[in-house]
Amino acid sequence: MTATTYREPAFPDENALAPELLLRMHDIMVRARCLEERLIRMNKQGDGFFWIGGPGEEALNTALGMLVHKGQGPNYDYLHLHYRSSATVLAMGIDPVDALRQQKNTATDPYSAGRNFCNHYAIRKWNVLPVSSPIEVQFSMAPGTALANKRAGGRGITIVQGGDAGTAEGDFATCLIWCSRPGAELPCLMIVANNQWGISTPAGEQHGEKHIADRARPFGIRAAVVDGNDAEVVYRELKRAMDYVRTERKPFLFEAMVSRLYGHSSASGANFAPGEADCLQLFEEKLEDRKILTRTAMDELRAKYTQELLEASKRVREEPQPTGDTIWQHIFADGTSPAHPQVLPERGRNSDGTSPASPARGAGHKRNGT
Ligand SMILES: Cc1ncc(C[n+]2csc(CCOP(=O)(O)OP(=O)(O)O)c2C)c(N)n1
Repeated sequence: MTATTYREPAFPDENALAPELLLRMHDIMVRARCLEERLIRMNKQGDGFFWIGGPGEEALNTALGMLVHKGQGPNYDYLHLHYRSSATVLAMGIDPVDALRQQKNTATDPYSAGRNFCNHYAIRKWNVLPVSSPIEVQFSMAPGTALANKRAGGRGITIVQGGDAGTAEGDFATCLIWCSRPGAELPCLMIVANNQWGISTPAGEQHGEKHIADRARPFGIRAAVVDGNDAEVVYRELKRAMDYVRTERKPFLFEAMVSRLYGHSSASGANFAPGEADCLQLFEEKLEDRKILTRTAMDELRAKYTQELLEASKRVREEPQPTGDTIWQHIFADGTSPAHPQVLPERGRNSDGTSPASPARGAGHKRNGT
C-alpha cells in the first residue's frame, strides 16, 4: 500500500503529453512568469510594501490549476494554497490584473480589498481558501474540508500545499494523522513544493529524512517524489496522484522538487538567483527540440504578456486605496463592527433579543471601547 517512489521514465517518450496540452501549459507558465516579474518590479518601484511569489514553481502549479475540479461547495476541490501559487490560480482562470491590485493594495483588490500582501488569494466561488502568511496552518485546516468532501459523497478532494521548511510545524503532522485514521481516511492531496530553502536555512542542515515524502510511510499514506522542474513529468504524476485521491478517497503526499528563482521574497532582495534550474527554460528547450514551438514564437508570447501586464500596472496605479472608514469591513461575516454599532447586538443578547450560546462578538468590541 505504502509507496514512496522517485520515478524515472522507462523510455524517453513515456512522459510525452499531447502537443495541444503542452502549448496550453506553456502559455500559462509564460504568463505566470511575466506576472511575477511585474509584481517584483512594482514592489521595487514602491507599489506595494512586500513581494513574495512563485517564480520557479510554474510547472507544478500550472499543472495543478489545470487539473483542479473547480467550483463551490464540497462536491468540488478545496484548495489550501501557499503564497507561491500564482500559476495555479492563473491556470484556473483569474484575471492577472487582480493580482496587481493586491500588490498595490487597492480597494479594488478582490482577494483582500487592499489589506493583504500579493499572492494571498481567496476565491470563494472556486473553494480557494484564504492564503495564510503564517506558514503551514493550511495543513491543519485541510482535514476539515477533506471531511466535508468525504461526507458530500462526490468526487471533490482537498488539495493543500506548502514548502519544505514548513513541514517542521506540527500542522503537517496534524494533517498526516487526521487524513490517515484507519477506516476514516480522507481524500486529501498534500503537496510539498520543496525548493530546499526555508528563508535562509538550507534544507540540508535541517532535515535528517532523505525525502519529506518518506514521512508518509508510517501512516500508510501513498507518496511520490517528483521532478517539479519537468513540466511533463509533474503534470503526469500529479494527475496520477489526483486520480488516486479522487477515486480511492484516501490521502496522498506529493513532494515536488522545485526552484526558488528570485530568492525568498522582497525581504531578501527579490533578485534573480543564478544557478537554479528554471522549469520554463527547460520546457521551452523541449518544445523547441520537438518542433512544437519556435524560439521566435516563444519570445513573441513573452513580449505580449510583458506588455499586457505593464499596461495593466499603470492602470492599477490610478485606482483608489481603501479609505479609513472601511477598516472594520470584511472582519465578521455578519457585518457587525464597532464602526456600525446599529448592527451590533446588545451586550449579552443576540440582535433578535435571544440569549447567545456564546458571547456576542460585537459586545467584546464595545466593552473594550475600540
Ligand atoms: C508560523 C510561521 N513561522 C515562521 C514564519 C516565517 N517564515 C515565512 S516564510 C518561511 C519559510 C518557509 O519555508 P518553506 O516552508 O520551505 O516555504 P518556501 O517559502 O521556501 O516556499 C518562514 C520561516 C511564518 N511566516 N509563519
